[in-house]
Amino acid sequence: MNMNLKSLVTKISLPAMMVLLVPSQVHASSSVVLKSNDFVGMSFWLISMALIASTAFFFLETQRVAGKWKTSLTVSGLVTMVAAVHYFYMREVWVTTGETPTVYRYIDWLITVPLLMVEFYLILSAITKVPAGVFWRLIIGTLVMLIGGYLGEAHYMGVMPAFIIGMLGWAFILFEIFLGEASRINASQAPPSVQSAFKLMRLIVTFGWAIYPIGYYVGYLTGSNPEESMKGLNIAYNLADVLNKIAFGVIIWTAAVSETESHKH
Ligand SMILES: *C/C=C(C)/C=C/C=C(C)/C=C/C1=C(C)CCCC1(C)C
Repeated sequence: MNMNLKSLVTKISLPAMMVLLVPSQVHASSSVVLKSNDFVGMSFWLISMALIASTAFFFLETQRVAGKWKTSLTVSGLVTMVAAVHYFYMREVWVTTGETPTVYRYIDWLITVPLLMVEFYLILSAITKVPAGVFWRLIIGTLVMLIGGYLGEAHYMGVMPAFIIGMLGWAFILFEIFLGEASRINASQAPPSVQSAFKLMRLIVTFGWAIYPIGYYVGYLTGSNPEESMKGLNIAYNLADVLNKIAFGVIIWTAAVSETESHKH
């Protein structure tokens, strides 16, 4: 493999890991501890660790796959790295105040969801030329979805109209990847391994992502006990992140490895 890239990856991964570990150290030394019945706090903790491990994995595996796949794997690592840092802060907010960390959650999503959308564009770009319109439509759908959700959760507008705006943004993304240009490019030009990765990623965006609006709906719109519904909301968002950030990256890694191997022989 390209020596420059290899040494660059090696140089970057270690400092990146250190940066990730700093907030964990700071928080570990604060006086607040995780209580043995705080299952939401535990889920924040577990997922932070899973995100760090995934980040190391995705970055290191860039050394194993063919050149055109390295960017996709790097982006997967960036998604889990950005999320890991946010999880440290979110856990802190939850454990110390018992409040839902809405601001950190949405800043995390604002960075990581567009990066996940970029992945669709990248895996198709690894095999063919893809018009920029595909990329912009995915980004616009993402912004409408997240801004809608934030306006509702931060109480800048009614939770129901905000929910509807968010759902429209998500519907726009689903349209692009199931019926729009992205899906046509995939069906007509991608090799089998990319097609199957694309289809799996699409299912994740449908069913994995559905957990978030369900969590929102149950948390804000069913009128149940506020304390219990905020626990449910955070657990739903946390579990959804495992699927949509880590499993999503693993699917891309699988396609990258099998494509790389198939060109070796
Ligand atoms: C890594 C984080 C991810 C993949 C977050 C995804 C978030 C969503 C799919 C949120 C969707 C929402 C709606 C579809 C309706 C309005 C409320 C939201 C923002 C929770």
